[in-house]
Amino acid sequence: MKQQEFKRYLVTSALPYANGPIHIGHLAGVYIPADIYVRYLRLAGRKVCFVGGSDEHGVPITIRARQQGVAPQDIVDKYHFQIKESFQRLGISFDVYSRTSSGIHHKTASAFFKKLYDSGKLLEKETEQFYDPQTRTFLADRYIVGTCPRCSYSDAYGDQCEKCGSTLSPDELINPRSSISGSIPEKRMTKHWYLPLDEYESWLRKWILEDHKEWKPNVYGQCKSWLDNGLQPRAVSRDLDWGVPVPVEGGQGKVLYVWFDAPIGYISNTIELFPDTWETWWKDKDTKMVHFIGKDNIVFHCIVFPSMLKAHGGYILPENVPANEFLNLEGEKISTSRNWAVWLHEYLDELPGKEDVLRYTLCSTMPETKDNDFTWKDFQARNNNELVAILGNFVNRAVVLTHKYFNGLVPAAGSLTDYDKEVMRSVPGMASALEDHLEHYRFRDALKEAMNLARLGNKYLADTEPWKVAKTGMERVATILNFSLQLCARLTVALDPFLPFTTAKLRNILNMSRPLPWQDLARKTLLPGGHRLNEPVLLFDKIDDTTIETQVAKLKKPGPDKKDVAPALAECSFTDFEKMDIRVATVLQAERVPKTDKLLKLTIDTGLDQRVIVSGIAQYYAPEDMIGRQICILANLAPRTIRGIVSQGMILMAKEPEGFMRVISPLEEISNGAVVG
Ligand code: B3M
Ligand code: ZN
Repeated sequence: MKQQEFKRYLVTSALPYANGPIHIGHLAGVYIPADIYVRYLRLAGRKVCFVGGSDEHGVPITIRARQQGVAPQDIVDKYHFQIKESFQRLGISFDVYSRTSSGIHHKTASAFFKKLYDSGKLLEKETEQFYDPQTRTFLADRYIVGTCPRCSYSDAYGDQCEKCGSTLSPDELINPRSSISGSIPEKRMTKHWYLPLDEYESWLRKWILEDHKEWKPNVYGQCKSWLDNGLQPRAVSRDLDWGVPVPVEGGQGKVLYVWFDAPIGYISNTIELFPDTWETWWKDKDTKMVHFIGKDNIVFHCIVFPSMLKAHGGYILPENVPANEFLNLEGEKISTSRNWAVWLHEYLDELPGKEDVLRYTLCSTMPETKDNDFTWKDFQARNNNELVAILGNFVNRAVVLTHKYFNGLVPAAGSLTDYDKEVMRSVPGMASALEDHLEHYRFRDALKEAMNLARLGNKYLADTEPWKVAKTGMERVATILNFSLQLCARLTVALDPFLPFTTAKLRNILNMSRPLPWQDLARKTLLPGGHRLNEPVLLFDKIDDTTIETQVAKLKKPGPDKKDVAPALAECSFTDFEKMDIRVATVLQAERVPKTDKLLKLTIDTGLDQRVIVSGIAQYYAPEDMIGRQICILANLAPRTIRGIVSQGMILMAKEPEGFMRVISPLEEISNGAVVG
């Protein structure tokens, strides 16, 4: 369908995992292109719903929670709000930004699953999975660690080796162990539900390979190779206790697979925004749906989610999925664990007022067809050589000269020279090229075209030299400045999707009470003669080397969530150490101490005896998490009475820099009473 035939535009952007901050890779890959597109659509008068939100389920979040000794909800609460705020501060203009731990989402995802289940669209299969006998839980692949069969790295995950990058399965690991309890996992049967993707293969081949040849080559190509390799049934449930519970018989202790529930988040977030009219957006064929994602999400948005929608019935499908490639940083892959990233919230705090410099740089280097690289030097160059020297310079000269020669009033144009006419004739073509790039998700080319209007203005002023002509007559100067100011007003439209903070400033300088519609790009006169301008203000400042050097130096420091490690203590003698009787013990019973939320009363077997220890770990561990667990204790610590309970000894804990406490457990079964030394 041609663009103008759609009544409304439903634009979604990938739901970021709420287990860490947003970085520039997310922005360049997904959120800036999506925001440019929706801002353009709105300016062009189209009806738009821009849906975002946090993806709060999945194993990475439960792992992060365990690492920090908190509940998964604590993790997602922290990052959901930080992500939402940082998007808002960068001008990512969501109509709704919600979250998949919301009640509406649980209800929507659960009902979606139930509909597929009840209509017989899911397969049910018993398969063997790894099970942790100590925690009595099934283990997701990421929870199993062992030696990599390829490179012998001893802490490879069950699904991937972080050292050599190999994709693994838990069966390939040498000496697999549970990363939760350290125990050796067993194989147990467990039931799960599967989406039979193979049954949708021929339909997908037609829908994608025949009906959507216009999709970007990187997207079309990846879909084709998935289809050519043949599709298999895909599990849509997991043995986890964090997520949307499986709402059918046999679903106890199981949740929807995160990649099943997350895309349904687009629907639940729309329901949250439009409780009464959401179905028009999701079920009416006159809605154009576009998913903005990174290339690692293509299969989920082009194959899995459309098959889910098809299986459910009644939903529209995406018209396009313009996935971007990846952005690297200073020549290296962005890595959150190594803190090799530019974090959005830190950028906004440390470079206030430079939101559009980041938007401009990331759009200019957007990895639309291949991976690309962000460098702080390039960031500085684009600011100084393009935003300051071209856009800022042109606007400032046009406005300053109007104040100088015409008291800040837009002068009426006089007769036009051939050169004037030639320059003016080039504008409509630039405007339609800009529009075509935006309609087809070519945002780098679009920005370049928009900036060409400023280049045109700069050159026009340099060629016509009004400051010289002023000596011989003001009529010519009036014509030159009138045209230049019309161009400045055009720039408030052409640049608005890309640089919303700058166009707001420019509208203020030009004393324009509201944004002009996209159609005004083609109009000749946007500022009538006699219109009063406000005082000139510089749109951009130069960025100096020190600012850049500071940012580059930061890249080598611990991450935003890694506080400083506790300082080393003074040296101690071996004699001092020999006084401590540290033993392995096992927790037999555990209960909360009444009237406190910090203390657990543990009954333990020390190999020497059974005794009680009171420990301040109730915020980090539930009693049931401790029963059966092996721990290390300082057995000869003088007894103390705590809340009326005699505590004999102390559990050895590790205190994270963030302050979370973690129990230290032996990796394998050790007899109680074994001396640690
Ligand atoms: N949470 C983000 C990622 O894979 C993933 C996207 C979900 S969109 C429904 O980085
Ligand atoms: Zn390896």
